[in-house]
Amino acid sequence: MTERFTTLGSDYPEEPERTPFSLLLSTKKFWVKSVMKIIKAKEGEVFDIELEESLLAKNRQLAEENRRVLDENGILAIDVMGSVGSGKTTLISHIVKRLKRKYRIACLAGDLTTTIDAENLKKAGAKVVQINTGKECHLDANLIRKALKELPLKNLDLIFIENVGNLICPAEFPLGSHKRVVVVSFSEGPFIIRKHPYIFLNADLVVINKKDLAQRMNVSFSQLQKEILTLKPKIKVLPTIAKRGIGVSEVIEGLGL
Ligand SMILES: Nc1nc2c(ncn2[C@@H]2O[C@H](COP(=O)(O)OP(=O)(O)OP(=O)(O)O)[C@@H](O)[C@H]2O)c(=O)[nH]1
Ligand SMILES: [Mg+2]
Repeated sequence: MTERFTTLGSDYPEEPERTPFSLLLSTKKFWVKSVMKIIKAKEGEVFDIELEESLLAKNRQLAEENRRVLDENGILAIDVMGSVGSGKTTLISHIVKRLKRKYRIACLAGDLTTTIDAENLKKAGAKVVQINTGKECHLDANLIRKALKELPLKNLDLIFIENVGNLICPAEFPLGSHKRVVVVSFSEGPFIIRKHPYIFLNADLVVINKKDLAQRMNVSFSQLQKEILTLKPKIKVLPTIAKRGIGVSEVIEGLGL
């Protein structure tokens, strides 16, 4: 039987591999920590802006390469971003179960250290590559490039990438996917969109999950939808109860699958 489950970065918590890209990332972390000092020094400030820009530019370049590899192999890739615990894995699992006879599906499961989501996605019927980011709060195009090398690309039609649960960092790091979905949930309260607007700007579809908790949380779908549409008019916003598979067909349709 072929190996269906691979872990990238499984050596964590030991020191992760020091690629030029990860070195750049750790430099970025240094920048974040030392931003107060650098603002005082004009020269350093300019240096930092250049560093940040080159990091994002390198990521964009790798994302374009990933897209080329995906296109060459006729694969559609969907980046599923969203808050911690909003229901990303639950939703992807339901989609995989419904579509696995129509498409050959793989999932890249982004997580800091565990393989919990990867195990669930594998159970749903997808080939899975686990990507452990260690301390990083988002996936990046370099990690996706490495993960794609672990998959039999010629034998796949569809890849779901579950990003690390976070509404801030993933927005800045395109991965080369064709579509980006954001999953938030009613349990996060009424201000979740207003507080985290940027992630919605690059999204193609927004799922508001855990509708079963809407009343208890005193959150209205139409209010959240209105706020998302203000940020990005015409974007599709769909309510789901992923745990029970409710609204999953609409998400599949919304993704054109
Ligand atoms: N009430 C309710 N709970 C849900 C729903 N969908 C998922 N959950 C639960 O929410 C919890 C988190 O779900 P996951 O699918 O693991 O969420 P996630 O976004 O993948 O979480 P991270 O990967 O840790 O960020 C689990 O206990 C799910 O059973 C839903 O529609 N309603
Ligand atoms: Mg998950």
